[in-house]
Amino acid sequence: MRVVYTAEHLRHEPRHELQDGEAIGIFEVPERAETIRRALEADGGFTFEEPVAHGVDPVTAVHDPAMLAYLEDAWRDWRELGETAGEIFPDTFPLPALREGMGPGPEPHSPRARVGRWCFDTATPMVEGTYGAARSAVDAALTAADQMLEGEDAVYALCRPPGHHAARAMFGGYCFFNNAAIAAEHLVGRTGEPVAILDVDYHHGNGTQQIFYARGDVLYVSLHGDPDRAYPYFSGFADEVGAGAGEGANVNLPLPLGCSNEEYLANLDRGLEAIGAFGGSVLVVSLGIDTYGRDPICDLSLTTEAYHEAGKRVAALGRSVLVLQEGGYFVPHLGQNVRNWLLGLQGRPRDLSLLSS
Ligand code: Q9C
Ligand code: ZN
Repeated sequence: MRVVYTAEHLRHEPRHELQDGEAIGIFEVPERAETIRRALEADGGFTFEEPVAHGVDPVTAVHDPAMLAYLEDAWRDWRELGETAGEIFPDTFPLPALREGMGPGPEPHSPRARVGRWCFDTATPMVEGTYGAARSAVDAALTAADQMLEGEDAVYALCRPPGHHAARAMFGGYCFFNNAAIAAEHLVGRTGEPVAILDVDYHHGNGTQQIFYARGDVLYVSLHGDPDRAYPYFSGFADEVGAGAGEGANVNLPLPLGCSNEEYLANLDRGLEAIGAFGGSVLVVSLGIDTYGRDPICDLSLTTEAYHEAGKRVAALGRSVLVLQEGGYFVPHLGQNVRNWLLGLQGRPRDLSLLSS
């Protein structure tokens, strides 16, 4: 199986996220992608290729060009503040209620105002190498999509930073550009067919849902912790079914606290049924492994067996599958969990032997 990877992600190395008023070590660390790379390299059944640069057009096909421009300039802007802090964080957010009844204000000028304008949370700091890393994650997704169009049954892009929380005109949740949405839009354009997205990250992919909410040609199916208790809190409810031409093309399957392998796989089957009933020959998978029982920021009870079985059930759809990395924060088992998901997808036996305690 072909894997698209670049070491460019190492330059996105923020140190902190803010939680309950405190700076804590960020969970979305470079070692995540490195441990996945090593697990796939050691397997021997994966070949690695660098992403091919695709330029900005596929990015602005999905995102507000002004957001792209902001991200490109953010680090330089922040430096001009004379800040000594090594990471860009927002502290003030323009909620609609701030200017309620006043009409829109001017485009913000201050770097602190600008970051609050585009970033929706306090978990998504930027550093000098963030923009380049985020663009290279997009290129990895697009390169893998092209390989699939050239005839591969299944390709994996080791995207970092992840993407599914980034909406058309907003970023956050460790995500900057929506790798899966950009790849899906590219695939719609190249194939002229509808495209389905299956998002199995623990967190609802609010960005992907938002981007395609009114579209009937892209199906979004997501399994995630119920937003009644889980980030991103404001989207991911079962009654969000799409709007206008997209009505019926959005399927949310919120999962209960402590969800077991069996309950998870039953929900996966419901999602796969919706995908099977939808047209098209390609599937994009937003592969988050933060559903794992030992994940530090999530509350389901999945074990590695579930990932192998999930990959197997996805393969049974008979579609070409583009797999993109999203979350997953229990680093000691992350590589083997991703590997086992991909082994299942390829019809190869599972291997639980390398899961150290
Ligand atoms: N205490 C992805 O998995 N913080 N993003 C949640 C929980 C942000 C997750 C706070 C989590 C973002 C791609
Ligand atoms: Zn997640």
